[in-house]
Amino acid sequence: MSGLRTTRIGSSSILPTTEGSRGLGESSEVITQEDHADVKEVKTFVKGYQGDLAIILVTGAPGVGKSTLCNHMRSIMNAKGPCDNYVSYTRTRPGSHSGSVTSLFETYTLGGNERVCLQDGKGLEDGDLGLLELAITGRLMNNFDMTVSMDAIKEAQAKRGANKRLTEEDKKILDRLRSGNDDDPELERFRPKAVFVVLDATALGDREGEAMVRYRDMVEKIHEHEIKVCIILNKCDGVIGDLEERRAIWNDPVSLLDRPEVERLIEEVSEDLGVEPFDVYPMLAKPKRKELSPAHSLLVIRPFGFILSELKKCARESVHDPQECAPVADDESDDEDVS
Ligand SMILES: Nc1nc2c(ncn2[C@@H]2O[C@H](COP(=O)(O)OP(=O)(O)OP(=O)(O)O)[C@@H](O)[C@H]2O)c(=O)[nH]1
Ligand SMILES: [Mg+2]
Repeated sequence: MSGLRTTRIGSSSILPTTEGSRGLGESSEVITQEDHADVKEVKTFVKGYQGDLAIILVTGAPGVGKSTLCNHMRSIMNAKGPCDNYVSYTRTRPGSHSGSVTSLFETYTLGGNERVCLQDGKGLEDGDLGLLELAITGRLMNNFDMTVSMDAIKEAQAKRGANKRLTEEDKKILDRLRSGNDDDPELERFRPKAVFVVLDATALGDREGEAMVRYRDMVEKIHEHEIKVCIILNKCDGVIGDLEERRAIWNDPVSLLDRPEVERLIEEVSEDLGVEPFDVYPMLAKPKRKELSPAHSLLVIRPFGFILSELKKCARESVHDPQECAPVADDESDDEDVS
């Protein structure tokens, strides 16, 4: 693909991806130090952010790696301690998942800052656009059971609207759903600032096939609500056929950005889904080792480039209007230390 694809995070620009160079120096030691500094800069910004509540929703089909990505992002943002062990990856969060399949809607704060949250949920299947709509309109509360059918949700909402008697099941559903009109400012506060739509690069199928059509519908729905979309092209290791070359990717995950097969996929996906190529982020969400390298961390938090510049704008605006920036209520989010 053509053009400079550079992610800006904080005041420095990271990961220039043209001509096979990351622009971070020659020796791996220099790269590591610069990567440390870049990751730290993002973390410091997220920790100190004082603007409006900033929610990032992670969504996509089942099994594409949403929870893996969320866990990895949280590990990076939440880890404490000396630089050398700042990231230790935890695969799943106990109690939230049955096996690895996510069924509950979960909100996690990042960097211990209640104003910056990541949301993970059930993989969206055919007919789940209604669930996506509930999430992007800020109606889903933490621990909402996303396996409940849309029919059951609508029925419970209709009963409440008509003041009819609610069953225990209805009450359980409504208890985890925010009510109010779409333009209610209290509800609007919980609308995601951006949606990370995750795709499995090894399972895109036919460009006109079912999977891509479903993704196009998801993206259209998010655009309808004027919310920023970032496409995360996950499992890119799987598109590298040669084992030796795949190993090289594992050793230097950022080099994914220079692979011609990945660039080709970016072009296709951006065309098929109607998003700009620079909003498509190749990803390797699953770490090879428990201790993560700063370079891999940098690849994982790369989609935050856009978000952070938006957050900076929000933070600047809220200086003029401090009323607008109350943090998320305590029971809305899970927080945990990952060290
Ligand atoms: N090869 C490879 N596997 C990955 C990557 N990311 C995730 N996986 C694997 O993909 C499988 C599904 O990952 P999850 O994170 O549970 O996927 P999910 O989208 O949360 O799944 P649901 O909650 O069921 O929708 C797991 O076995 C992960 O280890 C990646 O970048 N590369
Ligand atoms: Mg999951």
